[in-house]
Amino acid sequence: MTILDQLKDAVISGNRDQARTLTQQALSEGLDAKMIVVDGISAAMEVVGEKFRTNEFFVPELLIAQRAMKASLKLLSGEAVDYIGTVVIGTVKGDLHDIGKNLVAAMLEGAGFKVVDLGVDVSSEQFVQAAKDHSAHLVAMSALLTTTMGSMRDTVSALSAAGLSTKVIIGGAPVTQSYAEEIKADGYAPDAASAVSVGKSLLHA
Ligand code: B1M
Repeated sequence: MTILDQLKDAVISGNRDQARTLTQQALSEGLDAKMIVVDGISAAMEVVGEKFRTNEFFVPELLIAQRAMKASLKLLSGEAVDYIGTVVIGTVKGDLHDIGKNLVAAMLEGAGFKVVDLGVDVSSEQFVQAAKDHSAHLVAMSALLTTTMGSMRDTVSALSAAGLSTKVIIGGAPVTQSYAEEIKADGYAPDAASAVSVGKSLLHA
């Protein structure tokens, strides 16, 4: 079993210490950071996402895998990684729910995106400013309340008014594909794993 296979297994099983040790070992053996992200961490998070989708994993397993992934990514920060794109993510204005948003952010990060996480209660102005500041390819918004979903529409309008062509992906329990179409968001994902595939497809749209 290669070291990246071992790293992949450590992340899937949420073994943070092992993920850290194996990442360190991979770096000292001269493997480049991009290879570690793509063949180790990202490959692991794809499996984790699939297990979550098929109800083999639940939120706790997802969270410990995310924790192991973060420990590994932390060792790689500062290493030269060719990100596949930059995404600005946040939970919309008035909404403080962040568990799902954090999972989406972690999955996107594991898949090789540079993630700029604006946190919760993020206004359209903040999304627009961050999209400009980071030359973002994607703006990703999460909402868990029916009362805050309208803020997604405001942000889509604000991005367009600012002349930005940044693609927008939305999600969260009350959000639907038809709502995404209604507010002219470019993509909708029902869960964190799908957010990665939709996000990747929007990069090439
Ligand atoms: Co609140 N809450 N909550 N809450 N809360 C819900 C959402 C609710 C459905 C509970 C209920 O009434 N049955 C209800 C909303 C009703 C509605 O509007 N439809 C509700 C309410 C009403 C409220 C308050 C108003 C309660 C009050 O104070 N009266 C209040 C609002 C505060 C605010 O935001 N301003 C409130 C507060 C809270 C807590 C702070 C206590 C806590 C949040 C803690 C936190 O996030 N740090 C909380 C929680 C935990 C919940 C429930 C129980 C769980 C949400 C969760 O984390 N699920 C929730 C009821 C429920 O869902 N059973 C509820 C797990 C998470 C992994 O799933 O976030 O859906 P989820 O994310 C999924 C997908 O949706 C998707 O991927 C994720 C993973 O697969 N996804 C995306 C999410 N974002 C995405 C973005 C994407 C793509 C996919 O692209 C960008």
